[in-house]
Amino acid sequence: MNPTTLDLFADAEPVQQPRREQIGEQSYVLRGFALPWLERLLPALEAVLAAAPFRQMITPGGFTMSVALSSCGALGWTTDRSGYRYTHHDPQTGQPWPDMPEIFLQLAQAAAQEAGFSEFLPDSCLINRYLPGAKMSLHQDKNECTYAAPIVSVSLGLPAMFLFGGFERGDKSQRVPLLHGDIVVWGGVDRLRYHGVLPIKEGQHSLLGEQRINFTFRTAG
Ligand SMILES: O=C(O)CCC(=O)C(=O)O
Repeated sequence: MNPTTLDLFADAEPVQQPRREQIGEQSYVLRGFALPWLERLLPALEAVLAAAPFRQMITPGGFTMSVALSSCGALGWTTDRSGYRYTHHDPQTGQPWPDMPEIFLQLAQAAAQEAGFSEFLPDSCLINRYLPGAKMSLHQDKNECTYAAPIVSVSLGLPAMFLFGGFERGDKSQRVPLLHGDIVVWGGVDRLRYHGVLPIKEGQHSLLGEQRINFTFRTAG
């Protein structure tokens, strides 16, 4: 072994190459993809949440969601007794949803590109906060006006077990463990796959504490 090479790299940080795992014909997990963006992502997230704080919404069936939500972008996702829909205004503040921060858009586009979807132009980012015990039941994302664009889903904080199913609710789901910084992208022939999240386990994340934050980028309008 060449001693000069050893000296040169002795103090270097180990470089972790993001890994791309295929979970469907047009679906990928991009391991650690968001990590290099966090320094710019988290302050932008804080600013969005100051304008549109997390809140627990009611489903049309009258249940309170265990996950707390917020949104940014031209359209935000809402649910209440009258149904699921996208709105231009935050029903809690009466104000337009906060603009989508440029850094959010750049990350979403870079991840979509990495998964084979160029020219992704999301107009909505739904932000989910899971405390331990919170979960998301199997569902399809189908309130969007077009299914031509993919869904880009960023995981931060506590780990989660993501369920990635088929096209019927009863189809068998894959269990995909997601860690801080991972991004899942699904689109094309996989766009309407059922997906969900098992209850989050108790834990402490060094940066985000006792919670998991997820962003999903969509082209809704
Ligand atoms: O939290 C996740 O990983 C998935 C979120 C999700 O399915 C959704 O927002 O529709």
